[in-house]
Amino acid sequence: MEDVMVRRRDILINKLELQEGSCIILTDSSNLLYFAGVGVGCLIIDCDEATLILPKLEEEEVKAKVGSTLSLEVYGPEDRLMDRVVRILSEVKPSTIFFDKLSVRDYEAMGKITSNLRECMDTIWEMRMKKDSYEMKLIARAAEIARRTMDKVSSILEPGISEWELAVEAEYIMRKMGAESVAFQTIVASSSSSSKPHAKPSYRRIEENDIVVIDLGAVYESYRSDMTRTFLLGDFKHKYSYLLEAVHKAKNEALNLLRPGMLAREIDKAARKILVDLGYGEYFIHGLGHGVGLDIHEPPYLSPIYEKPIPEDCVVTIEPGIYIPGMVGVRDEDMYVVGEEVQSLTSFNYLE
Ligand SMILES: [Mn+2]
Repeated sequence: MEDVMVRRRDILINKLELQEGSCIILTDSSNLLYFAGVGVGCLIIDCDEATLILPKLEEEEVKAKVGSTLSLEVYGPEDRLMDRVVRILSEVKPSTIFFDKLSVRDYEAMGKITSNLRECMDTIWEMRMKKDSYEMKLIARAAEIARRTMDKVSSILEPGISEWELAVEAEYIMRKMGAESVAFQTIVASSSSSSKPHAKPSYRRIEENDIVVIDLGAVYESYRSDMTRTFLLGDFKHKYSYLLEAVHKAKNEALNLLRPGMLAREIDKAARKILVDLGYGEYFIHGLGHGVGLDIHEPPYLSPIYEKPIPEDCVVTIEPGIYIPGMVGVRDEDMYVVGEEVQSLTSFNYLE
């Protein structure tokens, strides 16, 4: 595992054409997980070595994980992480500092060391978008937990249970299956709440004739999953099935186009056109999908404003929805590996 991190850091150094006397500093916890193997502290990479600055309280655990490929520099409670980093860099005086994310305060402090401050998230995303086989396994496991949880939750979904209880059950089931946490706050949105894509679960109890949107995801070994199902109960099965059919049609259109090299926005456009043609254009109020990995929403974004093609070996969601304010909403979301073939990680036959 340590070798993987060393290789990733070397690739980043090469891609940025890092010169002797310059450095890269990483502070985002997902970037730290990707390049250091742990999600804490601040990583300083130069041409010769990588040093992780971290609080003393993390030392023992981090040491065991990162081995000997990283130098560690710890600080006690009297210091602050980025103050420490700024002091170290003030001594080294790098000619260029590449960074992922900095607060304005830290950016200004770095600006006193060099005027060559260069944000490098695009380059990092080029790397992080393409998942290796080990990452794929972890994402597939996170997706498997989500898929099996959705299956179990659908079996306890009946009139009388509240949105809150369903969300808590879902989170408990995921944790019991080995999820280290939930990938985001579980969404359970029934009745007219279903028209809000990010509705918070309420104490409302599910009724005999109802609609329930459930959106959940797990974290497994730091990698995330994301899936959504819309359940129609009682008479609503007939009343609103046309909305679900519409999103399924849009989803299939997207799947027909989903492949490496395809412009992400063209896939969004094609799926959106299906919903526009059916008269629901104004009710599809978000992008078609997004990448998933160490972050729950990451590039590539299948949206009208994302200009890049879909890279090979990425993992994306496809999640068309229709949201009619104050009335009803539906969404259907699965995760896909985009390799030579497109493979679903979450599909199961939930309509009996
Ligand atoms: Mn999603």
